[in-house]
Amino acid sequence: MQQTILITGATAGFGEACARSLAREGNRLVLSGRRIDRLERIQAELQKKCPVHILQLDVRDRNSVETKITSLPSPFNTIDVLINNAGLALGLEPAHRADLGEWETMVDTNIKGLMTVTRVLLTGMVARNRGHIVNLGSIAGTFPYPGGNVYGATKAFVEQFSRNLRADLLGTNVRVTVIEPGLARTEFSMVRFKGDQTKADAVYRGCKPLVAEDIAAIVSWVIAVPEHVNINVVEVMPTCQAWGPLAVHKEPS
Ligand code: NDP
Ligand code: 8X3
Repeated sequence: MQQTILITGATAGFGEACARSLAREGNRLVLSGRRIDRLERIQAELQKKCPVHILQLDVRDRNSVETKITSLPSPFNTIDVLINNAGLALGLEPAHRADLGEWETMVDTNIKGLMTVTRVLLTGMVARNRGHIVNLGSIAGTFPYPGGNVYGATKAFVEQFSRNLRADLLGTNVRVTVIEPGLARTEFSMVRFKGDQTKADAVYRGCKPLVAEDIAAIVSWVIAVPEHVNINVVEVMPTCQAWGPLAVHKEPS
């Protein structure tokens, strides 16, 4: 069945891979992100397969999100599925050396941006008694790691917000899913390390991380299950990743 699907952060990584797979499946797409050149390139490619509307959008700009999403042209204005994917990590410094501005950017994007897009689209979904919100959390929201400080905390928000949405939406047919990937090779580390290719490459060296297409396949699956089935949480890691022991600091004897 053709659905109208809005993806935030469709210009790279998971969002772009979702756009490609959902286009192959014959849906109608609204692709958003800040980089208009990339949106235009992806639209030119994918509109051979399905209808594609592009929306230059910074999810941190509440007014712009409200205005642009509520004035989408027909038939792109009835969103069945929202993929809340736009997000980023900045830096890997310990909290006492981290940049406060970078913390704010992560909160504004990963928490407030996701919250705004969700709120704007929820009204219509509930009125139609139909819809699905798919949020991109992270294993960083569950498992702490050094330097994960605010990034991990924003993803903990995404998980609990997703669960609380389910509680509020009980009695409607609006579904909510949070997908929590581990190590995945996208532009994520290039963004985290501000374009330092050497540092970004080191994150993935010697192992086989997830790729964006792995996450896109999971997104397609959670959307495709019958409407009476709600996948609440999907936690997924590459096989090469698992938990380590708790750390114990010991003074030299
Ligand atoms: P990428 O950096 O490859 O893609 C991030 C996307 O988010 C881009 O399309 C970017 O578009 C968009 N974006 C960033 N900031 C904004 C903004 N202010 N407004 C609108 N769009 C924005 O990263 P991933 O694909 O890896 O990440 C996607 C999501 O998955 C994120 O939420 C991330 O936290 C999460 N995640 C990633 C993991 C990984 O290891 N890769 C693991 C677990 C979760 P543009 O710059 O054009 O605006
Ligand atoms: C991205 C996964 O472990 O790099 O959310 O934080 S991790």
